[in-house]
Amino acid sequence: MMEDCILNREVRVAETQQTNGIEVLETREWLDSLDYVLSQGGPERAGRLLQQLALHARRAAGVNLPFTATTPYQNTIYSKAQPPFPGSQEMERRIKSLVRWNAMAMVVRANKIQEGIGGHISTFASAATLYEVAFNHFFHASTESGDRDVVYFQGHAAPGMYARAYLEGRIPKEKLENFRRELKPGGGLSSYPHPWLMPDFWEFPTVSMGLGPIQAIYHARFIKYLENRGLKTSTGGKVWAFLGDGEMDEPESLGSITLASRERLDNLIFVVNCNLQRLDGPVRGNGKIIQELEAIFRGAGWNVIKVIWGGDWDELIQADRDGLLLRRMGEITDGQYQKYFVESGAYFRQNFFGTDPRLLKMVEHLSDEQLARMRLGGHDPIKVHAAYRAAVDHTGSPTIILAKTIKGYGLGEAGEGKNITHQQKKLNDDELQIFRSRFGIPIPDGELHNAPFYRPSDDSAEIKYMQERRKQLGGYMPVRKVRATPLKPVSEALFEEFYKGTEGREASTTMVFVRMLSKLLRDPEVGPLIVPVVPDEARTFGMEALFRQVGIYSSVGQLYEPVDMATLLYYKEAKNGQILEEGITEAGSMCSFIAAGTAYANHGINTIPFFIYYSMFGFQRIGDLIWAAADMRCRGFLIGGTAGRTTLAGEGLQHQDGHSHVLALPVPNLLAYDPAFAYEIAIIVQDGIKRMYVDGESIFYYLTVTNEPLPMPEMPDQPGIREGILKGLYRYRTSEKKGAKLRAQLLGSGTILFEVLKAQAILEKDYGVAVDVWSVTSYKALYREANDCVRWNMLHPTQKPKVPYVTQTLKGASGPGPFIAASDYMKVLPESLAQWVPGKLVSLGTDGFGRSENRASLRDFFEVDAKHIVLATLHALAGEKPEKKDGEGVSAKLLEKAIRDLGIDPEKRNPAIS
Ligand SMILES: Cc1ncc(C[n+]2csc(CCOP(=O)(O)OP(=O)(O)O)c2C)c(N)n1
Ligand SMILES: [Mg+2]
Repeated sequence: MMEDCILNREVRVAETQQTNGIEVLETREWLDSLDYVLSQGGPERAGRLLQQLALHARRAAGVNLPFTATTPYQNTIYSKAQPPFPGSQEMERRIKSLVRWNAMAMVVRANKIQEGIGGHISTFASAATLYEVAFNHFFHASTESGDRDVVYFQGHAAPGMYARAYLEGRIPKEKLENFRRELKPGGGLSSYPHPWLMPDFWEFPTVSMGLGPIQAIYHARFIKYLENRGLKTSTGGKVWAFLGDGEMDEPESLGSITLASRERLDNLIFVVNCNLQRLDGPVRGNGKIIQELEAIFRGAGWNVIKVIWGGDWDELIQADRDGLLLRRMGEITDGQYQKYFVESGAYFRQNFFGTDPRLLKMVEHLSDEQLARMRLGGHDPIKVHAAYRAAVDHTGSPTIILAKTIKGYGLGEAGEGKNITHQQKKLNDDELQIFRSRFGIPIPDGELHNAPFYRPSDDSAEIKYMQERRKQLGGYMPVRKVRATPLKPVSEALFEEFYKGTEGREASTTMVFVRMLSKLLRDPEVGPLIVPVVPDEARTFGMEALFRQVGIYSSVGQLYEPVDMATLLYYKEAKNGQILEEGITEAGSMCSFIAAGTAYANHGINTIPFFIYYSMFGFQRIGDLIWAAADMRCRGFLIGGTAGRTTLAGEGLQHQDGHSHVLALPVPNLLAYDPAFAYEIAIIVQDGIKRMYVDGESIFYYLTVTNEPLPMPEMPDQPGIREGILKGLYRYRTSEKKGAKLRAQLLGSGTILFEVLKAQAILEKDYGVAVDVWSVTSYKALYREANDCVRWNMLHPTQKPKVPYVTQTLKGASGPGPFIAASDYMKVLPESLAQWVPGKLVSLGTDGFGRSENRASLRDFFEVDAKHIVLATLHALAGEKPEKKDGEGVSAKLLEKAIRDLGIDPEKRNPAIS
């Protein structure tokens, strides 16, 4: 209907510009006819007729109507089509005022007590109506079928959510006092939504802008995936994402919106709070953010609902028969609209309406004061309610609501609409008084100075009303809880073949992993819960057999005959397909990983994601999403494939990863492993599933796997090997060389362990050095544990000091001698352990830019191949045992000869800076 009226008006606007009398007459006739069709056949009939007219004009004479992705600058929902408001507007206004006050007081008080502690008043102030209407009428904590809505709250609006929870009696006043003071006795409230810090309250960390919207999209899609695969039976829940208009600048905010429309995610609703401002100033001072977003989202196939003007404008808009007002509304830029927010009614009249006497006439019955108070759509509960109702009822595509608001609404001189408002954290006594009076909070002047919190008694009408509303909607929100029950451990038998090795056959650790995944997928218990996620890299990792085995998820099945249908491993898409083939988006894939890895809490389903990707495009590309996953207590396995700077041959600088294990260090609850052998992977994955899904630990895993085919050995039969693999270090081979005068300990990880084994042979055979070889599966685990011991010792000086695992284990070396550690990652990894290694530590690693070459040349270049390990060992021995008169020890001469014999060019470039 709206579209029809818009067209009608647009034509009338055009009509005012016509000079030719016949044209005017002709246009009138057409418009009258259209009005007749509208009155007789209704808006849909009129719409069809207009489409037919356009088609006819194109066919008959090639008339192409100009394309426009936007509609005029007015509300999408026609005022007469608004549903009645289902609650008490007055009561809800009073409740909203209480929430507003406490949200503001929380920030003001926190900054009075602790200068500079920060917080945001203006964001929630502008969004209060958007939230309150949803809390009172839309957010379902549980639906009829037992499903629920999930809500991504805008991070900076957190004070509003705390204030509401306080009024609901869920957060005590003492905690509000400790907003942003989480270490205070009794605890406090985290600045923004952080499930790690408030695991019973927040579900989604949204404050790193752009991560909320992209996650919401993939979450909504994952819900459909769960339903299509029969893992989730409850239905009807919506995913709501509350976003800032400035936040929409982030590439992540817009980057996946076509997935949402392609997948017809009508369970997804974006609400963008268009307060026209970001942190520094206007979002689009010289344009209109609402129009820009409308065009983008309409173009992408979303249902767009604009909520621009409040009810105060309805009458004027209806009286705008010739479309003058509409045209004027469309002319003004956001920067100028923002100016109206801070200016007087007289300025508004003169600047906005004053351009045309007919416009001035339209508002002559309104005083300047009334004009200044004309409400915007996002502050009008009836408009907001109508938009939400339409969004919830809409089917077939996702919806975005673009609601126009004023940043810092209610702050008046203290910041309303001003460029500084985002940073406003303090209100003086006068400003507090004005805010108090504007929202009718019963706090006397004398008590205002400290901005006290205010909560009416439990039996007050306001509290009773809000409690009743939440009861009707199934409970409080936000609430985070673990809804799944623990899994049973995966059968040991599933992993046994990997303990045996490959009996001399060559296999890469990627192949090993894929075989393990394929076995896990076949397991009757755990199989259906596995969620393989790939960003268009399955063939790279040899995973194509899984296409056929479990199918690729597609919400519509397979509507075409795949070109490789006749082959065994054809590209099979299916409605109940299990693989999430995300295409070339590591960010999107990571969001699917997160949705699957948090379903144990969000949906009570223990899905176990395995995200298999090019390790180079993980931490350094989507590190912030990995950080968010950690915050969310996400479970699952990140599998960095084609890893290792020198193990990935040919690909060069932008592909060769020699630092993801360094980038994995900062993530507190992430366990990172660089395994060398099949049995190590088996032990790690088996234990990981147990720790995450049986024991319920809030951890997740990063494993690098490589594509170098190598013979996988059998797991040595030695006590404690399992524990060693998991703790990060065990002795793989003990020297059988008896009576050697020189001894050394070699540490290797990943594929470089094979170079270490070659070096051991050379050292023993050619240089008479007895060498033990150790497999280091996780430098991160060793570093953490050692740190923990040191810290404990410092804090408990009178107790028996703890000895770090790495020290204890390496002390068991078969003799003294230096420790030489080599890996395909940066030298800093082994070096991080230097102080706990019982001897001199020399680290070899792959610092520097990669380049296209074969493995042997790369390892020579980066100095991590067997010959460089040999040289580093001899050099370390020379330092420890310089040659004595009796000829024992290692001389400089010997080193020089070794360099020659090993074929090392002493003048070669330093790879770290080449
Ligand atoms: C990735 C990222 N970059 C920068 C920031 C810092 N920041 C916090 S709020 C803000 C402005 C937000 O503007 P908008 O999205 O319009 O939200 P509003 O407060 O206006 O509702 C910025 C830049 C952030 N939180 N995340
Ligand atoms: Mg904004």
